[in-house]
Amino acid sequence: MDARTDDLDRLEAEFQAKVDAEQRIEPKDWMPDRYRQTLIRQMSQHAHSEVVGMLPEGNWLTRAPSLKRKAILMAKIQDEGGHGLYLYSATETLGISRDEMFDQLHTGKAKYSTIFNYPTLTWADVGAIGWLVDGAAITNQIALCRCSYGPYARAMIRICKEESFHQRQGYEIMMTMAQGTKEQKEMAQDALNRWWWPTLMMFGPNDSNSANSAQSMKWKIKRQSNDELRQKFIDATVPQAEYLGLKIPDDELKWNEERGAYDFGEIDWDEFKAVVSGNGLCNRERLKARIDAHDGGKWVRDAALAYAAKKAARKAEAA
Ligand code: BYC
Repeated sequence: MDARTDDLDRLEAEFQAKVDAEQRIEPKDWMPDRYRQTLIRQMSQHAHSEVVGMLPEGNWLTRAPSLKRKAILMAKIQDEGGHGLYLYSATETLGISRDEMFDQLHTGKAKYSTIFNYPTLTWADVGAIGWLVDGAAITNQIALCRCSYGPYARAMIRICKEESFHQRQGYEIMMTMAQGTKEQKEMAQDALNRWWWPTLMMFGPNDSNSANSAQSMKWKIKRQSNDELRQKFIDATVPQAEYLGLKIPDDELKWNEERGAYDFGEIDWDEFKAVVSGNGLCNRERLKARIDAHDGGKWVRDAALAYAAKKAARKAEAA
């Protein structure tokens, strides 16, 4: 073994000891390249999910049923955009530029959550997204608040606070509809029927098929596995559906006394794979909307750069 390999082994051992001792890793600390790459992958995908996630709800902004609902929805969507921005900033601390991340999204190299490739057909879908999608996101993100990488963990703390408001506003929409007219209740049930299974897919493949989990758990990027988080979400959400008087679309859903948890049916992993690989109902539409928005914003970026250059030139002249 040469001296360089020895040094690398020592650095990796020190890094792992720090992680094991629950010390946070900060941007300037030494870290294994694979740790950096894993974080860039997960955090940038997370950022993209927040930003693409604005689109399905944005579809209902012009058709919200009242001014109050519209103002609340607008605030929620702006929060999601803000989450994307914190996460892009946090990811930049790992040495990747925002332009590179956008490029990865626009060329299809980087993923974003499968959930945002489903259409929002009725107003009840806005309620279902807040209740289920934000609910699933919080379940996952609470665990990420203890992620070993400091900037990611800190971004998550703030994001979770906002997501918990989002979840409640979604549940309140569902409650209003479930207690409304027969048609409104049917609309709420239909939204639950369509969003339930895709929400469960948000947690990723089963642990036995999760390529990244074991290493991410060892590095304490992930604190709980995909299956553990999915189960946690189901156990918390079933009583919420019962309270609404709605039925979860899973005939195999049943409380298991022995496990102290709900048993549930098999997820359609073929559907998951199709959506991940770009063949969901809205993949093309979502990506096109992001690319168009980026291209459409070019003049703003150019103007900001020209203004900054002019300001710098004036400052240099005055000095
Ligand atoms: N969708 O080895 P695995 C929000 C990929 S937005 C797409 O288990 P990992 C909101 C996975 O990337 C919040 N891809 O991976 C916004 C991997 O592929 P690559 C979104 C998925 O990373 C607006 C492969 O499958 N939350 O709240 O250990 C409005 C194998 O998986 C998915 C986050 O982004 C999926 N569902 O675990 C409303 C959370 N699942 O990258 C709400 C942050 C898996 O190797 N991310 N894949 O090519 C995570 O916690 C983890 O990345 C995951 C996956 C649990 C998702």
